[in-house]
Amino acid sequence: MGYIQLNYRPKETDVICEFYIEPAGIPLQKAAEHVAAESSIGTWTEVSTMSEGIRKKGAKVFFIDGKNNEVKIAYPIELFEKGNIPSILSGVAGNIFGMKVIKNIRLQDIHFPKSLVRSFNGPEFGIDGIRKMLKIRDRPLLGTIIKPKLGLPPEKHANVAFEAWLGGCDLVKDDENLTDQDFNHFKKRVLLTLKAKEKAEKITGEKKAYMPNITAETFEMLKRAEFVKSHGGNYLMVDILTLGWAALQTIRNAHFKLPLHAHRAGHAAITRNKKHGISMLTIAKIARLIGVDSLHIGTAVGKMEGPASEIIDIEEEIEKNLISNKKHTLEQKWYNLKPVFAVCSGGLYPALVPDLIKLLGKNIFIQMGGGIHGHPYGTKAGAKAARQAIDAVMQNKSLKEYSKTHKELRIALEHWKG
Ligand code: CAP
Ligand code: MG
Repeated sequence: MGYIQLNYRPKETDVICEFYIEPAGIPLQKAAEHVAAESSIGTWTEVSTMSEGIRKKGAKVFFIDGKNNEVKIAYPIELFEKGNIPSILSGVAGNIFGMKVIKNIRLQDIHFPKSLVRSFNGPEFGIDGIRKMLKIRDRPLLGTIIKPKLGLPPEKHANVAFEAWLGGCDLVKDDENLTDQDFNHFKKRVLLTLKAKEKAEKITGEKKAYMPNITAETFEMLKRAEFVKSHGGNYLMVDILTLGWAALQTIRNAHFKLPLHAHRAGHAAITRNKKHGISMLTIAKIARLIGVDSLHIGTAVGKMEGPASEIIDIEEEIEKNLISNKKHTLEQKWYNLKPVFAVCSGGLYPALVPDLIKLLGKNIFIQMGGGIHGHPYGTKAGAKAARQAIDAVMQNKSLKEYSKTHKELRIALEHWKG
């Protein structure tokens, strides 16, 4: 039995992958066959060691759309190790990207069966857990990234965070490339910024969160997580792509009982080319499976590339109780995996808030770096302006209207022309 089985109806227990495949000088069906073989049990030629029993375990190409270069492949669950993302991806997102018979290939989406979903922890907190922790019922959460990205000493870092919290930010995070540099050592930054958080909570009467970036070699990352936890921290931040999937599983499976904020620095190396690589939707599903609580997904209105339709799909997938793409045979719920907060960040400023909420709803983090610290009146006013923009939307008022009685917002709207 070959790999092409267009009348095959995938089993509930199969892993299903949706690919965009552009063959290199061979028919699409032939290319799909090579992909199915290479990503499951085969290689470039028949081998004497193959048996009928093993052949039955091969991947099955059950859908080919020649017009759109879409191919769907079902993989028997036995081909995979439960609980092991690196091994799963070494199969369905491994050698296939480099095969000569393929000009371009992109893993567009992946659907996991119940037994595989159950072998991962999923989010510890999810949307409800974070809302409960911060006592924020239904509005979007407001975050900032301390800027400049690098260079501030810990005292200044903590002070900028304090100003942002006073102005109305719920969350303050380190930037993706700030970890433990000589100009700003991790431990000192965490201690001073947590102190600033406590002070801001007392003054504002609001719960706040600080997300220190613990991205580092795995053992060191665990030590930094322990340090944050033992000093009263309430959130951890990790750069999931540069860390790697195994490290993300390590930090999640260590059960620090702190929400995990997933920055996706580097994702565009594999997600940006719409013909080759891995979709952000696939990345987001894997991150949720492993168990991040908040995940950068793009903004569609800010400075980073990413079509609105794709970003809306991702938001749907990580917020809702995931159901698979209706186009293919299996309707899979994700068996109560907690929903994940979509994080919108990148080139945002107050004038963009109404469109953002219209596009992505209220279960989002709205994060502004330059859009807060670049305010003419400074960080605190910048945070106020951003919070006022969110409050205006929550009260169904236009920003123009609201800015008549909120000067920080008015200044921001003038400074960054809508
Ligand atoms: C945003 C940011 C974020 C990126 C991430 C930056 O700062 O801190 O890391 O937006 O992009 O370093 O650029 P600004 P994404 O608010 O000043 O742009 O969320 O798309 O992964
Ligand atoms: Mg950043």
